[in-house]
Amino acid sequence: NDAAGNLERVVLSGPESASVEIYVYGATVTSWKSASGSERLFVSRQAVLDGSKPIRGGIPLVFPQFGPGILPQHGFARNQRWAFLGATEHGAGVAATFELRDTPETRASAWPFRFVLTYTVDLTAHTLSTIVKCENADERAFEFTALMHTYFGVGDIGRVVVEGLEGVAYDDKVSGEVGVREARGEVGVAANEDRVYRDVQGNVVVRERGGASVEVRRFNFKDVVLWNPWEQKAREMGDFADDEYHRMVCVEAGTVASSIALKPGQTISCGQLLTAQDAAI
Ligand code: TA6
Repeated sequence: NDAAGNLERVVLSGPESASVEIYVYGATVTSWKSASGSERLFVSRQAVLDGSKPIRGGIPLVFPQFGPGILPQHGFARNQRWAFLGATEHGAGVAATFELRDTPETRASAWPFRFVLTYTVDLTAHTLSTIVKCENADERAFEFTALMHTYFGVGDIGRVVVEGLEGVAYDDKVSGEVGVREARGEVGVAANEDRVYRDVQGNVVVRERGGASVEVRRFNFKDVVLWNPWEQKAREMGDFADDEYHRMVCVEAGTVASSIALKPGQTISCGQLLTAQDAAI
């Protein structure tokens, strides 16, 4: 709980040394340790955790808008307090559920629709799944884009490759090129990268040579965003230390290059299953 006695975060302990921590603010996962006890996610040491701005790290939930647009950048789900509905144990692990509904502010925004988001974070010994169910609770149809803005922690970005993107077309937000065909089976990061890989068919793996790897499996999310701010943008972010770009990479599951449309009463569940391998390569 925070100083005012409000629930601030939920910590779940799973099998072996697995654990997950979720802030009620933004329903933001801020820590995921797999069975070996090693931390898989990155949160900036300058992240703001008091609810005054989105948390810089972990898994911010982007809804109903990815990127800039009619709403503030990345929409409002990541900067609202969600309701914690409870935690349950199941055979292989534990799960926590959070809920966000429209508020007077969101109903007054440029995206005024009634909605219910139900977010389930499920932990087992070697996996973490984050699935959000969106229900159109309005009389009008609506569209949205959504994404899990996952910050993976790495020892050194110079040893990291992202596998599974070969042959996929991407839009490059840095160069402005669109529809570039990825030629590499292993995509490394050695500069500011901000790419939307569209309609990715297989799973992707974030692999660190000589270290751990994490597989990202998507459900009802078509696209994968690859982002690292690198040196200049790292310096420009107040909630990100200058040297931290060496220790993180964002590989983000979402539907952002097209929108998801729901008719009144319709629901859709979207998300990701992260599987950690501890084995060194
Ligand atoms: O992850 C892709 C991206 O859209 C980048 O363009 C960059 O803006 C990043 O998200 C972080 O956005 P934020 O609003 O959290 O600073």
